[in-house]
Amino acid sequence: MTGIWGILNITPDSFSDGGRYLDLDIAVARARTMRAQGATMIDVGGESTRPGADRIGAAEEQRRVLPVIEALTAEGIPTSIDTLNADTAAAAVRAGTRIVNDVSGGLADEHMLATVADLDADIAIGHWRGPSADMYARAQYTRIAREVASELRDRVTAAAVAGIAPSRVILDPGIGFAKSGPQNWEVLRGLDEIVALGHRVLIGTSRKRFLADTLDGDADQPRRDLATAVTSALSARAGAWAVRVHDVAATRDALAVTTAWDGA
Ligand code: PMM
Repeated sequence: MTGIWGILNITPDSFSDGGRYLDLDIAVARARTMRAQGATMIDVGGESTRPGADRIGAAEEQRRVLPVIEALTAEGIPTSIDTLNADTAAAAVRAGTRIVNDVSGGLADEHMLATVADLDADIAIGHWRGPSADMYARAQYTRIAREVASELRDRVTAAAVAGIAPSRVILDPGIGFAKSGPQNWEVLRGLDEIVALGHRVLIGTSRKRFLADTLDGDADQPRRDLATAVTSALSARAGAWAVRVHDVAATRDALAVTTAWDGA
């Protein structure tokens, strides 16, 4: 059964900017809800990777995520850390996180791969061609699914050279990262190229712009969540090991339907 990673973004625009403990309580409650809805992992992030987003410092990032990870670990709720920073990855693993989710696949921080190699953690390697501020300028491909697979294979090699066992690597084609709307669909359509690399595959389409563009330009959140459930179910059928979503319940139901279909 395909796993569901529930997204927990601890960023000022996602939570109340009241007191720190209020933020912590809200974040932990949100994680508990997603866990009860069927999330197999809570993906905790303290820095937005949205196009054009400003980078924050590692200290501020850790101030946001570490208390949440500690609280969830104490409750036995498994977490991953969505970060580009090696220091944050190491601190999160020390606080109990099991998987480092680096959308840059170790390219944003030259210390990331060596740091993860020294930790008891898996790593999700995303396909990435550069910082979000100018990533669309890098969206030049001829056969995109094949090129994404080949660039991911290079990152697996870099991870192995750094000392990370291949069995520890999860691959993510990085939907929306240096890819236009039509290119995202091509990657999803060609997912078998990435599944064929033999690693666990993670897919994150949740609420991304290409879904809204496919609907009618500015579909609201419920419509994006429905579209996400569909792309997540189709990703599961194409061999995804897990999907990363905001609306866990909708995707859980969509996965249950495809499982019933396939099991009939
Ligand atoms: N997308 C975002 C953030 N983190 N991690 C993985 N592994 N895959 C993704 O596609 C991904 C990610 C950006 O989305 P958000 O701003 O909604 O978190």
